[in-house]
Order: sequence, then C-alpha cells, then structure tokens
Amino acid sequence: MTRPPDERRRRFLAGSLLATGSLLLGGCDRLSRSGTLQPLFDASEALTQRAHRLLASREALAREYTPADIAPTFRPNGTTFPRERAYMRLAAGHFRAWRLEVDGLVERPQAFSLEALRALPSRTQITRHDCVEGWSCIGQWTGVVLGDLLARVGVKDEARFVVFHCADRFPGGDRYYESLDMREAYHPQTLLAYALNGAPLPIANGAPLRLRAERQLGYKMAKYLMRLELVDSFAHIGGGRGGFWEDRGYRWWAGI
Ligand SMILES: Nc1nc2c(c(=O)[nH]1)N[C@H]1C(S)=C(S)[C@@H](COP(=O)(O)O)O[C@H]1N2
Ligand SMILES: [Mo]
Repeated sequence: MTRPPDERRRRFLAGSLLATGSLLLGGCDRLSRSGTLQPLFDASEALTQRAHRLLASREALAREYTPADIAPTFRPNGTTFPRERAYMRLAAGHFRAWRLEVDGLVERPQAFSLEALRALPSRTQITRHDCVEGWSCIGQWTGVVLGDLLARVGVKDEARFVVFHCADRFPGGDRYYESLDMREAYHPQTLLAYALNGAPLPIANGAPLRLRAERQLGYKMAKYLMRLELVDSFAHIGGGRGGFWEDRGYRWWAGI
C-alpha cells in the first residue's frame, strides 16, 4: 500500500524520534501537525461537527498490519488492575452493570452497556502501539468507531474536545483521564475497543472498554473507560492540561 507523503514523513519522524529517545523534546507537535489539511484545521473553532467529521474522514490512516504480525501477548502498562472498589465490583459481575456515560455538550446524553456497544457496527484493525517509554506492540483491536457513537448522541457544534474519564486512580488519588480534539475523535481508526486479538479485552489492557487512537502515543489511549464528556475546554478538568500525564509534563499533542 502506498501511503500519502505526509503520512510517510510522520512515520519516519516517529521512528527517528523513538530511536533517539527524544519524543518529549520540543518541536514534535509542530512537525507532526504539518499535514496538508492543517490550514483548514486552524479555523477549526468555526467548524460544525459535520465538517470536522468530513475532514477527519479524508485524513491519512495509521499503518495496519497482518495477523502474522500480532504479538503473542499485548504488553500491559500503567495501571494493569484497578483496585477501586467500584471497579472491582463491576469486574466481579463481568461488567454487566458497567455503563459508559456520554454527556457534556451533546444533544442526547446516554449511558451505553457493553452489550449495547457490541450491537453497534464495529471495526477491527491491527496496529502498532508506541509507548513513550520506548517499546511497541502490535495487536488487533475491535470496537465501535468513536465517530459513530458521537453521531448517535449528537455532538453540539461548540464541543472541541472529548474527555475520557477512567476508573483507575493513582497514588495521591488522581484519576486517569485523557482528551482528544474533534479531528482525532472523528478519525476513522479511533475506536472504543472492547476486544483484543479476538477475545474480550483483558483487565490488564483496559476492560471493559478502552480508547484506541492509532496516530497517537500510548498514553493517550485511556483504559477502563467510565465516561466520555464533550467539552469546549478542559481547563477545569484535573490539572487543566487535558490528561493525567499531561498534568505531569507530557505533551497534550502526542501524534506520531
Ligand atoms: N486508565 C489508564 N489508561 C492508560 C494508562 C493507565 O495507567 N491508566 N496507561 C497508558 C499508557 S502509558 C500506555 S502505554 C497504555 C498501555 O496500554 P496497555 O496496558 O494495553 O499496554 O495505556 C495508557 N492508558
Ligand atoms: Mo505509555
């Protein structure tokens, strides 16, 4: 498959940045956002959700791999077993009582059971996960395309970010959370994944539901999802920088 030049360049940059271990150095975001559609996105505050979605659908896809490339076990990282009582109770009940709340700047706030999510059209993709710590892993993910779910709840035009609220807390009490802009949220490979390598998502990898944003680094891919909140700003959430690791100095834009 031939990929468009800007995506090849992005991959090359990602590879060389990983190789030199300089991912957290300045300039990454400027380089990786220099795709051809960028001038349009600079005016993104004025765009309707329909326009965001249309533009996102034309964007480069992250590389997809073959079944032969899948790693025997997908290496877990960060939280691998949330100890929060509420989560443990849900896990003990095989997540039958779990619900994904979707609220904020949406027309129809809704709560989705796992069963309801599994009944929606799904997408399966084999992709490579890159963690800032310097490792990669290839796995097959199945889930609901986030853009489809957002279309169901009707995102208001003033929404600019999706915030992903997770079940796990870190020592000190802060909950893991993340956020994406609408461009990444509507990207065709951005999934709410409930299966890994054809089996229900293991707890270590984020059961019952985790984000896959395949053009982003691993820390963006929130596990143990409990709630999606559509917002026009994340300044009032957590430490105000758009994510648990961002509040501790990681870059909000983690495109690769
Ligand atoms: N809720 C939650 N999501 C999370 C993390 C976490 O600790 N908690 N770690 C992040 C990091 S740094 C990585 S690399 C990936 C790891 O996903 P995996 O456990 O499936 O490898 O999850 C990301 N999402
Ligand atoms: Mo990571």
